[in-house]
Amino acid sequence: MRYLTAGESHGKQLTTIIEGIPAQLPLTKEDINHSLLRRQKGYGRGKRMQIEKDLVEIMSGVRHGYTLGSPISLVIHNDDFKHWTDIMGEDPLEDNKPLRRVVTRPRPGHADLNGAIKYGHRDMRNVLERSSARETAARVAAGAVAKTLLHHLGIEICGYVKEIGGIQAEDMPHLTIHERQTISEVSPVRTLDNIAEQKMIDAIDTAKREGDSLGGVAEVYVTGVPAGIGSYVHYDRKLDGRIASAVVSINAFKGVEFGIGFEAARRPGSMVHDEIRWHETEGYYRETNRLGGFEGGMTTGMPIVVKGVMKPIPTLMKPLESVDIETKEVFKASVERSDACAVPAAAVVMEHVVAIELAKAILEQFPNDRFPILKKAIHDYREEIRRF
Ligand code: EPS
Repeated sequence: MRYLTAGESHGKQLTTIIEGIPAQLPLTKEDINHSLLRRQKGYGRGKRMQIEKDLVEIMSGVRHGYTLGSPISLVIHNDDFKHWTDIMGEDPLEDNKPLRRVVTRPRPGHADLNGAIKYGHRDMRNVLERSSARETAARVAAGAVAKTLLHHLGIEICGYVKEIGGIQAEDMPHLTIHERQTISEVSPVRTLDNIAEQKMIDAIDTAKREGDSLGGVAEVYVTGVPAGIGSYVHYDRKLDGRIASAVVSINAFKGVEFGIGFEAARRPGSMVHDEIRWHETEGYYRETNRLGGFEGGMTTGMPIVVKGVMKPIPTLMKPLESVDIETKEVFKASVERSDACAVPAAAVVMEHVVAIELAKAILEQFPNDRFPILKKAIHDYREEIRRF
C-alpha cells in the first residue's frame, strides 16, 4: 500500500490517491468524513476551521460500499478557495497585473525561508501553501481508509492528548481502547484526564490572549495487533522505525517515544524490559508494557503505545524578529489569523499516520488482493501464534 497527497492550503482541493488496498473491503464516505470531522475539532483552533467543512468525495476505487482493488482517489474541497481565486489560480497573470499577497517575510519556525532557498521562490507563498498543515486533512483521509481496514481485522486505534503547554494528563493504564475513544471524543482538548483538561483550556486561553501558541504531546494507543508484525532483519522493515518516521513527518512534530521512551535511558535494564508470560488460552504476553508494544522492530502483541511531540505553531500573533528577503531589513512578523493550539487535531492526524504504517506492514506481510482472504490469513496467524 502506498499513497500520495496533492493540494495547496488555499488552492481548490486536496487530493489523495491510495494504491494497494485489497478488493472487497467495506468502505463508505462516512468512514472518512468521521475522521475528517474529528481532525477539525479541538479547543484552540483558529478562524480557518470555521470556514472549512471538510467532506470527502470518493472519485474512484469504491463501488456500492466496497473497494474494487483499483486506486482509491479522494478529494476534499477547500471552501476558503473562493476567497483566493485571483491569488491561487493556475492561469498566467494577465499583462501588467501585479502578483497579490506576495510573501517576502519568512516566519521563524516555518518552512518559508528554507523552502524559498531550495526552490528559488522569491514569493514565499509558493512554499507556505504546500508546507501548511492543511495537507494533514489529506493524510487523515488516507488514514481513515487504513483504519477501516484495521478495524475489520480486529485492530483498534485511538489518538489523544497527553500534554499541552506543560500541563500533563495522568497516565490511565487501566482504560480500555473503547474507553479511550469515548472519553477523548467528548473532551474539548481530546484528553483522557478531566482534571488536566480544564488546566489545558486555561493555558490555551492565556496563550491566545498573549498572541502566543502552545505545543504538546499526543499519544496513540493500538490494540489487537498480533505479535511479529514488522521485522528485525533490515533497518527499513523495522515497524517502530517506520512509525517514528511517519510521526515526525507530521507538520510541527519534533520527536517520538515508544512506551516509557526517553525514561528508558534513566533506568537499569531490569526496570525497562517486560517479563514474558504464557497463558493457556491467550498465548504469550508481557507482564508490563514499558517498551510500548515493540521489541526488535516487531510488535509484541501488547498494545502499541507511541507518543509524538508537537512544537507550538510558529504562526504567531505576537511577532518574532525575522529578515525581509527583498530589503534584508529586520522586521517583526505579524499575522492576521492562526491557531493558538492544534495539539488535539494533531492527535487525530497522528492516529491516522500510525494506522497507515500498520496497514502497510500488514499488507506486506499478508499480501492479498482480496480482503476476505487477508482477513482469514490474519485469523489463522493469530490462532497459530496462540499455540506457538
Ligand atoms: C496553517 C495555518 C492556518 C491553519 C491551517 C494550517 O490556516 P490559514 O493560513 O488559512 O489561516 O488553520 O490549518 C488548516 C487549514 C487545517 O485544515 O488544518 C499552517 O500554516 O500550517
